[in-house]
Amino acid sequence: MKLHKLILAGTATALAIGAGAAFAQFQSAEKAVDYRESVFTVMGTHFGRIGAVVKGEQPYNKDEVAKNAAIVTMMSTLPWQAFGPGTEGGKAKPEVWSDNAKFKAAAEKMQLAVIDLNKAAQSGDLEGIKKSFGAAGSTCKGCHDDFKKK
Ligand code: ASC
Repeated sequence: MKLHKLILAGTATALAIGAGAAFAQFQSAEKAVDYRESVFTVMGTHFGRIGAVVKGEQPYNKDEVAKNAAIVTMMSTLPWQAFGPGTEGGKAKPEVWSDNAKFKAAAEKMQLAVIDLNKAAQSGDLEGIKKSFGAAGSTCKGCHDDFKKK
């Protein structure tokens, strides 16, 4: 098994174990905001690297895209715990908290789309990568339109 696959498998187990209340604690709202913005920055960086391949700006390298997709998938699980009560602020619109069920649904939609992208990336299916990248990008944009300040 490739190293990044082992890491991803191990991470899923660790996250399942660690997803209790203590895991979601931040020392301050500011730290929660920093955390979620950092996660989105890293996720966007690696998603963008796949985007460069999809747009033909970079050559397709299966292992590179697979690694980037594995990182995006793992990162996609992280920001949500940092949107807890009392962490309003940063680039988040108040609707994250006032319409929280809709926000959670949008977050889940993104995570599922990213899993599809990761499946295509791990199997080296470039056409599948292109399709699922577009679908995943739409879930990013959809959530930004509703829940992220301009
Ligand atoms: C990216 C990135 C996003 C999404 C979004 C898609 O590469 O950083 O937030 O794609 O722009 O519309």
